[in-house]
Amino acid sequence: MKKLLAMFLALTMTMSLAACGGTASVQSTETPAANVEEAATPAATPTKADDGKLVVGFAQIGQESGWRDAETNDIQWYAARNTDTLQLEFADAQQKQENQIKAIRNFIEMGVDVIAFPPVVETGWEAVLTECKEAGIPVILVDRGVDASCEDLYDCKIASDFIWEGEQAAKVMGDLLGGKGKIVELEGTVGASAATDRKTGFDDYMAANYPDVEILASQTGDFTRTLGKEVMESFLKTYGAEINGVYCHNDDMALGAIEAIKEAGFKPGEDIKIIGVDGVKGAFEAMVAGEMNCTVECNPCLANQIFETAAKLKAGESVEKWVVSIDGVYTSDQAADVIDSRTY
Ligand code: GZL
Repeated sequence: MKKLLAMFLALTMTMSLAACGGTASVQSTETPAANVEEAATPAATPTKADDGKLVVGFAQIGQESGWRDAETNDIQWYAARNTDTLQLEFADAQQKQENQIKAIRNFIEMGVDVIAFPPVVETGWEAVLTECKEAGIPVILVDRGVDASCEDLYDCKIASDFIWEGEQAAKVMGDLLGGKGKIVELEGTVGASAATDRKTGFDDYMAANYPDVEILASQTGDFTRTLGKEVMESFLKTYGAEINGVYCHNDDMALGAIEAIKEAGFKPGEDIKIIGVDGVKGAFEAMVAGEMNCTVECNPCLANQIFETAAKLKAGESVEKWVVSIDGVYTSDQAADVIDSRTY
């Protein structure tokens, strides 16, 4: 019954999701699994086929944002197109670190060639990364980082420069406010490098270049639209019309903030300037509607880099320690011209 459900889910996702230029949703090219329990702890730990394929275990964070879904689909679409040379084992950790760790340990037991995963938070990885090292399995960090103590326990990080992203957002916010005003900040998942560094980049740039822009409050919305809306509602109750702008560590929280701002009787994009990060389609639609002012792109389409790097690591070739994604900055005046060319 669970397998039937998994196949149905895979089929449903195939029909409904498209991103980064393709559609696909195979949970694994070998054993489809609908959720973390099946994926992280498959019934009988599948053995690694000895057919010469590159076998990659990917422990995904979850489905918290449109960006995350775009990344997952890019990875699964790539795997679905390369089943002759690649075996993808995919686990969805439902945003829990313990599930990512469980999935990684299953990949070690399977004897995969390479393990790749986005660490949901920066800390708590030393033990399991040491186990990967002792098992001789290379590790690729994807779209987030771990703290410096684990620097020697992974082989490559493929991720954007979040400090740069925060600085870009601060530049645009400072310009939009004419160098003076009061803003609030919606932070990503507590302890995630994407949140920590986007905050550092933004806050430090603001303090250095726009001292007359005051950050009234800053609170986590956990990268989700729902919590982003709830936190913005509480900011509006406390500060109301005092708020001139909101900086959101991802577009999903920005879209939630827009809902809260409208329900409070203000005009998003006008009364309150809105800047997000990710570059998802919803942000471009909000900018075209005049309800959002800027999104700083964070490329989720990393599959090519992930699997090319994995192949090099399997072959014993050296790879760069940090492969930095190249991102852009899009403001509302550009949105209408580029929205149709967006791939996620
Ligand atoms: C960024 C990634 C972040 C996105 C969010 O590389 O880790 O996680 O910005 C997602 O949308 O939840």
